Amino acid sequence: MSKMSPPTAFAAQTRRTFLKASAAAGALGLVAPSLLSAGVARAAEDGEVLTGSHWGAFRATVKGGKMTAIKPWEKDPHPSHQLTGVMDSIYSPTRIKYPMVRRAFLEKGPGASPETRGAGDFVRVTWDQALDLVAKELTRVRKDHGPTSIFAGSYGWMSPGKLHNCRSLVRRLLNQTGGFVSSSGDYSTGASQVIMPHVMGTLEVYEQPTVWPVVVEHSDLVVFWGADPMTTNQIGWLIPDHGAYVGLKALKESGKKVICIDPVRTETCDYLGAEWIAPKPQTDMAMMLGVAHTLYTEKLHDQSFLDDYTFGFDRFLPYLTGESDKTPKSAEWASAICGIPAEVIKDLARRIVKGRTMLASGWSMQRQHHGEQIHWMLVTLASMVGQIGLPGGGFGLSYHYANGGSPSATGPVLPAISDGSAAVKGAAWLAAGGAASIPVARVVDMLMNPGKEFDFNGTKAIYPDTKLIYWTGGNPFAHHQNRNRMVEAFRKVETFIVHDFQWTATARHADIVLPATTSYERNDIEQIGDYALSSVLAMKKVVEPVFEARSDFDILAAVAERLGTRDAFTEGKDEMGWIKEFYDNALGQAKAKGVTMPDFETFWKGEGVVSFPISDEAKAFVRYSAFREDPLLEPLGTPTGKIEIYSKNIEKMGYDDCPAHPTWMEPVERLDGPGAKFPLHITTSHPKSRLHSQLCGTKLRDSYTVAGREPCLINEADAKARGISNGDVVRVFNDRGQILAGAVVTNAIRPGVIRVNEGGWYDPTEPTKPGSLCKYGDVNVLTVDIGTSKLAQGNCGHTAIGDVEKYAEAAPAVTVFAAPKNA
Ligand SMILES: Nc1nc2c(c(=O)[nH]1)N[C@H]1C(S)=C(S)[C@@H](COP(=O)(O)OP(=O)(O)OC[C@H]3O[C@@H](n4cnc5c(=O)[nH]c(N)nc54)[C@H](O)[C@@H]3O)O[C@H]1N2
Ligand SMILES: Nc1nc2c(c(=O)[nH]1)N[C@H]1C(S)=C(S)[C@@H](COP(=O)(O)OP(=O)(O)OC[C@H]3O[C@@H](n4cnc5c(=O)[nH]c(N)nc54)[C@H](O)[C@@H]3O)O[C@H]1N2
Ligand SMILES: [Mo]
Repeated sequence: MSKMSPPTAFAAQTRRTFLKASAAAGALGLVAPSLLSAGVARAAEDGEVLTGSHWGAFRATVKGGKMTAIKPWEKDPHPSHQLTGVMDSIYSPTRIKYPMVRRAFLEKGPGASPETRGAGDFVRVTWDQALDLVAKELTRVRKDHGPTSIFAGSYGWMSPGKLHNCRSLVRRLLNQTGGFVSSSGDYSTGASQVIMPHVMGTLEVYEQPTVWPVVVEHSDLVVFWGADPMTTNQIGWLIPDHGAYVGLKALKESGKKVICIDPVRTETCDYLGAEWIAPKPQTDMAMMLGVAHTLYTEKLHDQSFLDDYTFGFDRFLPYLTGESDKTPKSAEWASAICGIPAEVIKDLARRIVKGRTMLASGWSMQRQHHGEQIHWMLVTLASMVGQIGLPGGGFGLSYHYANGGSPSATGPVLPAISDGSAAVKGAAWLAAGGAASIPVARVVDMLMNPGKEFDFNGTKAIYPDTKLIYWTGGNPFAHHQNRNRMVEAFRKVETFIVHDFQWTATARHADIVLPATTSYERNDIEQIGDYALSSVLAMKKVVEPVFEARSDFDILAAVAERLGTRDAFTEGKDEMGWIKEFYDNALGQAKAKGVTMPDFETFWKGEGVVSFPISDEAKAFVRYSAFREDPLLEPLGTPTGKIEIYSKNIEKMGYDDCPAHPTWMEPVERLDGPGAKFPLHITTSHPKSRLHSQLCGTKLRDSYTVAGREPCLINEADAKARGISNGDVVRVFNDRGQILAGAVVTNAIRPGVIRVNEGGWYDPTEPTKPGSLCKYGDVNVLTVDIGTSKLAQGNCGHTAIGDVEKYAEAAPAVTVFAAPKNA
């Protein structure tokens, strides 16, 4: 159930469930001749096509070769309103039309005038020129500087589809031609996915939690701790089934008690009529300790569960009681940090042990400095409550993501094109080059500090010296922190190649920009439901590629051709050949499982969807029930086989910023923290009407922008103190940078906290000058670019403080939603 590949270079711990899930995707069938006629693979004539996206399956209406309307698939129980932006993403003015090369690069060569990166001075070239240039640069840089000088972690959300997975494809090309430096982990759960294997023996964050029907039936209380499932379940890494909304609706109708612990009164909180507790951001660790302390001192904890199923509570206890550091982690102590009255914290402790309680957490809290601690502490709390493995009890880390908790169907798992990594196993450069892979969010650190040693999860490695970056299907100039530092870092590389279909800030900062197709301009195949895996869907091409766009597969195959590896890259198959092969593999699995699937031709020529049954057993799934029933026969994958509240492995690493049991440590900066230089916390949640930066370039933007800019939620009191009214253009700033935004004055956010969602397009007033004002509102101009700790080195996108003022001058026009001139 992994969203993204697990850490590769740094051998991870036991990952039982992960291995189980991916085993099915192993062996591929034999190479099949492409059986479909070209006619079938062409885009639809006038009519309707069923296809899929990160926002759901939908029917597109085609007239005169253009998509003219979009409507959700009838079987989607809760379609996302974002679908309306999907059509526009094909035709928006931000579309990249032609291959383009930065003028200075083209005229003066690699690395020339790096300060003009991002300034928009591009020259149109032909496809042949562009592809020759890419092949030439890969060859040159490998020859002169070796394979570790090429970085192609290429992190990002791209589009669903088992073939046109552009990240796998670029890695495939580079693996087959001599290697490169990759990245491991992701921005979503960077901290949790590294610590959870130490604590629970699995990645945990991408695993199926106790399913919604069980929660609705058995939980007496559901606590959403830093989670907004109504907002974030809209999307899926695959094609979302939206089964979580069925669960959320049933939960609402059940009238059960729900508490949302969040600095913002979220859509989930409003929808469920939940109680709202709003701690200061980045202080939940202290609040959880206060709850745990209350449980312990009031003897409300389940000692027998701790004895039978956990390791190391006795070593954590002196810290909790203050015996070891003279600071009892009492509710009063916690209250002074998190800003929630001690009585509320104590009351919360008493309420969570009163009946069956599900502690459901999102991921924002681990996208903060020392983010490793938070889910470790949540697990510790759940262990003290003693309901892990019982129906409706325990904890869940994916109720908010890709419809976790939607019961899993009995069906096949589609294989996908491989990144070719098997081809380089044991390659000499892996040893010679030092770092074969960096923790994903350390990319700017890597560029700034070639040759520097860094820590990661018990290992040490050296940052390589990067000369060339290849990025397909991600928007690092949206997703990475501290934009101004990043702009400077990217000036150090000689060559930056990007494929995208829209003029993101990343594309604008590239040297060679290649126009990719959207998934609606090519054929693919994908599953519906990341956790449910309820259907296989043909992602049929809806329209022919616009302008000169080509699929990443075709682009990279053409580069491979120039490097002499085309056959290895394509394995002699075209688009439909690959799709059929994936389908046939699934068909074989289905047979073994006793479920029916039509043959490929029937599938593709018909509606292009086949759904699988969901068993009663799947609807009754309780996470960790087997472990609870028999911890000896069903041990966890940790060294002790138990839940590790104390980790000897982490103890051995000896990190000052990640001790061996859950610990409150001051983050580098926080609201009202020691020496805080600014009065407001900036929270950077995921947007309701975008997928990160995707769809920001579409008409959907008109539905949420304020004064044409990214909204900034601000509490009434904070606004009043600054003379800010609803709709004003404001400047949000700190020592790292400054952005404009549009004020939304509200009482749905805790005083002292503002919110600007991640993913707003970076639009610097003076692109050649780092530090210049971002006109639209890219919040990552303001966030810190440090690792969560030496353990996980995750990103800290939710760590930032700053201030806001009314923007007194005439606000400059937003320009990022038009293509660069000549483009
Ligand atoms: N401050 C802060 N920062 C954050 C976060 C936060 O909470 N706070 N969240 C983080 C998280 S969890 C994540 S996952 C990241 C997300 O960061 P990204 O995944 O980089 O964000 P997206 O906007 O989804 O970027 C995907 C890009 O791929 C392009 N694309 C789509 N399909 C294709 C294709 O077929 N081919 C090619 N070549 N390109 C394609 C899209 O046009 C888009 O530009 O952001 C992280 N950044
Ligand atoms: N609509 C939409 N859905 C998405 C995405 C998207 O871009 N758009 N992105 C997808 C991806 S890639 C991911 S990784 C997931 C991300 O899922 P999450 O990481 O869970 O999402 P966030 O929006 O960052 O945060 C969830 C909630 O945490 C709250 N929060 C922030 N800081 C704190 C804190 O310090 N303490 C507490 N208690 N709460 C806090 C926020 O106010 C927000 O309501 O979402 C996925 N779903
Ligand atoms: Mo994410």
